[in-house]
Amino acid sequence: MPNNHKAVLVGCADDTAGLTEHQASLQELARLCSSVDIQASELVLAPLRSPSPRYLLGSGKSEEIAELRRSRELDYIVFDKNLSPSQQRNWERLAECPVMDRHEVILEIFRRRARTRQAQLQVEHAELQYKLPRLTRAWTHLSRQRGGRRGTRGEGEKQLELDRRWILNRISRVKLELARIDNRQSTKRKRRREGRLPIGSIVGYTNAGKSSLLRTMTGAEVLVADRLFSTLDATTRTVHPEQGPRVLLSDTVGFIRHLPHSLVDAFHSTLEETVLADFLIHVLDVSVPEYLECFEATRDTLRELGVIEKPTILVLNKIDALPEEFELTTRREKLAQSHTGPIVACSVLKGRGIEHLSAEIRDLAFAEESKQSYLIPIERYDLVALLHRSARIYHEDVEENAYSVTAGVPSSIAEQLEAFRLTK
Ligand SMILES: Nc1nc2c(ncn2[C@@H]2O[C@H](COP(=O)(O)OP(=O)(O)OP(=O)(O)O)[C@@H](O)[C@H]2O)c(=O)[nH]1
Ligand SMILES: [Mg+2]
Repeated sequence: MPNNHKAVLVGCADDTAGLTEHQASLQELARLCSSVDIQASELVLAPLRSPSPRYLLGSGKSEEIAELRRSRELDYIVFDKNLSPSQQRNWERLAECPVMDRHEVILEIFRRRARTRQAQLQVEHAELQYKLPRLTRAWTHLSRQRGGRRGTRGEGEKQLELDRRWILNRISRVKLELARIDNRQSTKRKRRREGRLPIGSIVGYTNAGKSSLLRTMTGAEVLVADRLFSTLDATTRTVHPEQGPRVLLSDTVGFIRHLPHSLVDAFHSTLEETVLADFLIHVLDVSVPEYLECFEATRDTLRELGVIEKPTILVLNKIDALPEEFELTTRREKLAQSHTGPIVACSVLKGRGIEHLSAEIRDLAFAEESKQSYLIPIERYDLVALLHRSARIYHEDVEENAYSVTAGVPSSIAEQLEAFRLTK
């Protein structure tokens, strides 16, 4: 396990983004590295006009970086762009040290943070997929032992084939166990849907304050920490009555720019909460200069999950940490160009804006509700309970042999109550 190793971090300034964005991404890579005890001793932003298949960068620049690594006696080279397996191999030969990319660092963070069996298996799945085409690397994954492959060429090839088969075998087993867990969870999810409470999924960039929001609104004891990827599983809770309407909110894994596809795939089941949700709450840390990139990176992942069209409330969080108050107006206007739904400015930490958010959640979750009055016989208490669970109660009274209830009823339960409706 690397412990306070040092690295040179390499960003590639191609024309997919502006210079400041590449710099911000490289700074973020430094943060990712520090999460796995790798200190960013040198940051290099290399211009990339025409990618070279051998090293991604041109050979002159590559030599220069390898030399920098040697002269400063650093342990690793870490790329902000993802390297192909052969580029990674070429680099390791050139630089004579382990060479990683953003993908591998993110995988390692996920591996260290995974607590539940499901998260562990999901990460393992993504890791094995990463490893499969990289079996001939001179240095293995961060967390594993180092060392080149020994033996004659013939033996090496045989070993390679065995390793390959072992990995494929392991992938099938992991998939099988994940399917079992997924089965159990979908039963639970189904039961929840039968309760017919609207479900909102909290999504957003990592460290934006998603778990903090779940805590504030539902009292769930979820982990809140100032680091990347604290949350790797999904937690769903009912909103506290004093904090807002009767809806379920779920908090899940955060996103980041260039989130490896294999991780999105592997976390499919955890992200299922988002896919099945009735609406989304997109939490954005609006206090950082790169708020727009974070916003877009989250939208990219939502697009990948096929949920970009869901009704979404955009929460501009951490307004207490904004450099200037007026920045909020500017940033809000910029975001409003891409986000057409409601926007709420909040400081979850200071409890500001939560009431406004509750009102927006109520409007969105019960958008299709209609206000109705019912007279329900005493023996149909189950329907009264259903109203309590799933509707907004405006007024209720117990009469001789019946409950009289006026409530905002979502269309999903209206039919079951139709026979007892008073206002036709
Ligand atoms: N200044 C400020 N900090 C906040 C606010 N809301 C959350 N934070 C802090 O931001 C950090 C991240 O909060 P989390 O709630 O763990 O963020 P998350 O989005 O769940 O992050 P991951 O699970 O790691 O993706 C913590 O240190 C919080 O205390 C806020 O309104 N203002
Ligand atoms: Mg979290």
